Amino acid sequence: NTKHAHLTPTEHIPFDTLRTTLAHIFERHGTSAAVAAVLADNCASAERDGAHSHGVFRIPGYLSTLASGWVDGHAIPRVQDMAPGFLSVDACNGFAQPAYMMAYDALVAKARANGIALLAIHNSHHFAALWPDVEPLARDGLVALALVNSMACVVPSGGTKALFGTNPIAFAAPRAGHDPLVFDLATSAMAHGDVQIAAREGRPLPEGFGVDCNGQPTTDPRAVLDGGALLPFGGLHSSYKGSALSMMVELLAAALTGGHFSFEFDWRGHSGAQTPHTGELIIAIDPAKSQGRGFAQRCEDLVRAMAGAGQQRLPGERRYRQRAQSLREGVALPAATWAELQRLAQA
Ligand code: NDP
Ligand code: PYC
Repeated sequence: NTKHAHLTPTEHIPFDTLRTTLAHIFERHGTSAAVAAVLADNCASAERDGAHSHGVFRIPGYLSTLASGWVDGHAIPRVQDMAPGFLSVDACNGFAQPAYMMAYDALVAKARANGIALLAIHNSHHFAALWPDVEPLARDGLVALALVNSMACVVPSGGTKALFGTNPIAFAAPRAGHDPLVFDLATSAMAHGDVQIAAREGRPLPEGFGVDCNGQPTTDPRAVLDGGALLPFGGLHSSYKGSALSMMVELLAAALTGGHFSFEFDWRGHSGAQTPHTGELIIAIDPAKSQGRGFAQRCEDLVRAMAGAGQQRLPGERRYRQRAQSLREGVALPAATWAELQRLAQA
């Protein structure tokens, strides 16, 4: 899979070493130690799992954003208990993940008490993969759904200008005797991070993924990044499906939480800012309230049936495989990238 291939991996870094180095980088470039620990774990985990578009590739974007004053790296989130099944967190212009961590235990307790609970985060910045926000809930026995909106770079179906974000949806469910079943997908034809990587590597995009600044179809990633836009996923004839899901993400991650829509925030006064200032919704469901341990077994039944129907691999399977390899051999990084990370950790 070339999308996830590394450029000449030449160093294998123990996961803990990578995570500690990233924490030093965040702390030295404008976050509290607590925020640094959460972001470093998230970013190192993405790299470990081969989720390269949201691994160490994101470090320059985090640092330029912190330097621009667009995000508060020292924010202390405020958690509010709104109702038996509803928590709200004001991230106070900080990152979404520390806000989530602060409310995680309360979300799990509410889901177990009520059968379902949701966590609405607003005034937050999410610059990462979404699966780390759902996988732990499934490991705690819950079914989880997370949605986050990003920045206006996707044209709604049939439209002419960018309005939606790349707006991922992540889902996780416990499986009997196996790692949770997880998917995490952008509702755009491609994640913006992957467009940036294609541009950096000089690779064209597939047909039907993007338009240029004149709204004309293009396979040039630079044209998409320089005033162009992505299309919702679903291909030429079914992009209305991705568009409807993206619309739902805007409503649930922004309107419901009190966050900005992807088209609403204005970062032009903060040169170097890259993190979307939006919202995130996480829903946790306790399957024990209906099927008890039976749900995880039913999940197994479905997985077996999918394999029987010929599905070659499960979503999340590539990540788990890469995770096991990285934990065995170290996280593969180009030597120059690792040297630069070490330099930033001292800078
Ligand atoms: P992909 O298209 O790479 O993968 C989407 C999902 O499909 C994954 O769960 C993947 O599993 C699974 N999958 C891929 N190929 C197959 C296959 N052949 N058979 C079965 N399952 C498959 O992800 P995207 O490019 O859409 O998104 C990349 C990342 O970007 C995500 O982590 C997303 O959260 C992040 N993102 C973050 C945003 C933000 O605002 N914070 C905005 C947009 C995207 P596997 O992981 O095992 O490959
Ligand atoms: O890859 O589309 C993306 C993205 C947006 C914000 C963070 N990642």
